[in-house]
Amino acid sequence: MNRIITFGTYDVLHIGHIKLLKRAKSLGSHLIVGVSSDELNRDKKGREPIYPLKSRLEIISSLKFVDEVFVEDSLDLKAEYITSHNADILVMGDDWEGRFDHLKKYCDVVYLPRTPSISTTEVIEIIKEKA
Ligand code: C2G
Repeated sequence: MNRIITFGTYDVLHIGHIKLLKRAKSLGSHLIVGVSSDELNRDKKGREPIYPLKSRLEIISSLKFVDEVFVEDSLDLKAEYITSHNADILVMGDDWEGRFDHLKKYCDVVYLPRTPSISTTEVIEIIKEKA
């Protein structure tokens, strides 16, 4: 059965993350998650994650439908990550639509619809307002 790989910061875990990971797992039998390092998150999002890498790795690996986690150090190492993990399908939310099509020579590439109106940034804003 298919080995699925996906990537993300997965900071302040929310339902959009859970729905993406569950749908990714439903496409195969083994789900591997590349969790972005704190430095990569700083490069991608221009801020420190709320939860440090160690916590984000433990949270994601504790999900029953996640089989394996590793540290994603760069957005440009996907071909290496895909081949070293023998992944058959790369799954990402469709905010990345088209961005990984060049990897189709290594594995299938599937973009899934994002869950609307939830993001780590929005959760942070809500907490700031309510606190
Ligand atoms: N996601 C989603 N719905 C949301 C929010 C996020 O489906 N409401 C998906 C994203 O599309 C992504 C995954 O959940 O596939 C993780 O989201 P982030 O932690 O924001 O990851 P991102 O910053 O997009 O990092 O190498 C790729 C990057 O590391 C992806």
